[in-house]
Amino acid sequence: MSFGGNLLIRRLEGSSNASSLKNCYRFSQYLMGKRALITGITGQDGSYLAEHLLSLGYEVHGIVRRVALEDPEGRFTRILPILDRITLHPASLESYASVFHIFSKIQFDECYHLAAQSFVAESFADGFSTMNININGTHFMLAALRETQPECRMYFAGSSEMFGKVEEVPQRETTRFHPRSPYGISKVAGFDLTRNYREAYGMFCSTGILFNHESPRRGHEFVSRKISRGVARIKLGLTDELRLGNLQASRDWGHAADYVKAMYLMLQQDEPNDYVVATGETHTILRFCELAFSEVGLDYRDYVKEDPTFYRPAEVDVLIGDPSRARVELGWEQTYSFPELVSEMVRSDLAAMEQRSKYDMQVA
Ligand code: NDP
Ligand code: GDR
Repeated sequence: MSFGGNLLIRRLEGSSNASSLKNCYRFSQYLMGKRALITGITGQDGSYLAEHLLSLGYEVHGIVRRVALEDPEGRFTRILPILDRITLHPASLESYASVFHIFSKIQFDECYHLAAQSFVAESFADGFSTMNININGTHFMLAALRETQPECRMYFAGSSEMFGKVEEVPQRETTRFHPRSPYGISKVAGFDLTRNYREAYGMFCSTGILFNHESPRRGHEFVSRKISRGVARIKLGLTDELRLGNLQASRDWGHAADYVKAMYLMLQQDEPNDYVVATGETHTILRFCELAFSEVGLDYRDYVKEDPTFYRPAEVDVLIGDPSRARVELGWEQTYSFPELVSEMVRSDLAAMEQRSKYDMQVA
């Protein structure tokens, strides 16, 4: 059914009459159930969320950068299995006009705004573009929704990085923010913008304050994936060391597949609100290494080297969240334990690399 909907939409996109197009979208929506838009659909969370919404019968749309459309094999790796079931729209988060254009054509029930420059270390290297994408991009989304469809519900991807130099342990929705990076500052601004649209214009806008969540789809530069890939490479004899930064930093780590379900639940409530999503446990980077290496029968002490090159100008030392509100009000529960998460990531990287090396040997 959703495929039929997409065909209808594609045919109508050729039409110049925006209001008849919008009415047709409303009609197809009536026939098909809810329609959601995801920004950042090509990322870790966007791909899991798209799958979750499709499993619930949603018609799923995503915003992608135009350059990504030109390189689907390279840029759509996480959404390749669902490409024929979603509708993608080229737009830039840096352009209000391109975001407005989509909202003026298509009516959505829910909008999940996940797109961001999400790598904290990069935000120290280029704070200006992080601020531009993360703050203006969020403002453009909110303003375009208000202008075209204020009844659409919006989720904003907030972060535990907003707590930064933590003022309370564990961190909850009422804990004061003290961000420690341009990224953290940009997320606090996004949070304030989101709350302001809720309070000033009565829009249904909620922020999820999500603590670190990982998976085999995590970007390679984040420490969890750097470790799981490093372990796989060492196991296969491709390298003999793994260089990391601050090994004593501690994070509250969950699984992305669990966390996207909390995003969805937030937009199903009677009232908008902000929710911490976390496991309530914290572990050091060293502990992650210990579990990851032991998964393949190795001792991390033989391979891990601390390298100041990867230190950050200001660090968030310990994060641990209190997800009580999400558990009680949303009925949200995690399903993965920390050891299960680490094990899945290592096994997945090892299997992928083994397959690649077999293929390379066959080709050679
Ligand atoms: P990823 O880095 O995996 O994905 C980021 C997404 O944003 C990608 O789809 C990327 O597109 C898109 N994007 C980046 N810059 C732009 C831009 N200029 N214009 C349009 N799209 C852009 O992040 P995650 O999936 O891990 O995180 C999703 C959101 O949740 C982010 O906002 C992140 O800050 C936040 N968050 C994540 C947490 C985590 O632990 N994963 C915890 C708390 C918050 P492209 O593929 O083209 O690069
Ligand atoms: P984080 O994730 O900054 O918490 O942001 P990341 O995995 O990058 O770092 C976690 C901790 O590990 C330490 N660390 C290293 N980090 C990286 N990347 N590389 C290393 O070699 C390394 N060595 C030690 C870091 O110093 C840090 O303390 C993630 C992102 O997904 C954000 O978008 C999100 O908002 C937060 O999680 C919650």
